[in-house]
Amino acid sequence: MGLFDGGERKALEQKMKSDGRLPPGQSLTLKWPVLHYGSVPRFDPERWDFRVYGMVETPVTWSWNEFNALPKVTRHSDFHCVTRWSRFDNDWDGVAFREVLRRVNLKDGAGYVLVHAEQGFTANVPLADLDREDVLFATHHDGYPLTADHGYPLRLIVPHLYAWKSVKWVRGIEFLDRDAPGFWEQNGYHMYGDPWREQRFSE
Ligand SMILES: Nc1nc2c(c(=O)[nH]1)N[C@H]1C(S)=C(S)[C@@H](COP(=O)(O)O)O[C@H]1N2
Ligand SMILES: [Mo]
Repeated sequence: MGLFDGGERKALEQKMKSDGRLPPGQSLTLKWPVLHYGSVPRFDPERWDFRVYGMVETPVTWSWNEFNALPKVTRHSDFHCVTRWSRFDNDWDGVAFREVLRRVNLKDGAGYVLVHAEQGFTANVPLADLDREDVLFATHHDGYPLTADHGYPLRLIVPHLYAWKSVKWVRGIEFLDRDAPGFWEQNGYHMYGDPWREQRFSE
């Protein structure tokens, strides 16, 4: 019942499958489940900041107003959770990862990123997987501001990896010279997380 039931859903799922948009072992959902570890943090615009640090020539810290003043883009993408649901055709508005990247000078050897969120949550992503046209720090979904439980005020969106890499309540990015496991990766999830290769858990 509910999430995974109904003729309309089944028909759409079949279409996504034949279009090659449904990764193996996934089901299509028309709803949008909420999934995270811990509690939903409160947003305080006075205290919120966004930090870019690690292997950069000059670390930066932006206030909420400064971050919001960066140019905005809209990106359209699908969303695949490791717990086997996929949500298609999401519109995300926000700041492109490349917009942020353009504003820092990386040190030689910076090839990985540890994404930091509220309450110490982290996720690791290779820089090459963030330095893509479709990766952004999103403030809006389908035209509306993110709700608190979907990551308000800001979340990362990395469409081509499992959604645990799409960090909610993001507060900064740390550039590293090697891959270091984030929160879910330390708890058995795959270091990379490609849904097309079903990289759900590490061996
Ligand atoms: N800060 C934070 N971001 C997180 C998580 C988390 O536990 N904490 N869980 C991830 C997981 S496992 C998924 S599937 C998606 C779910 O996003 P949604 O709740 O908006 O559907 O958020 C990801 N981002
Ligand atoms: Mo997930």
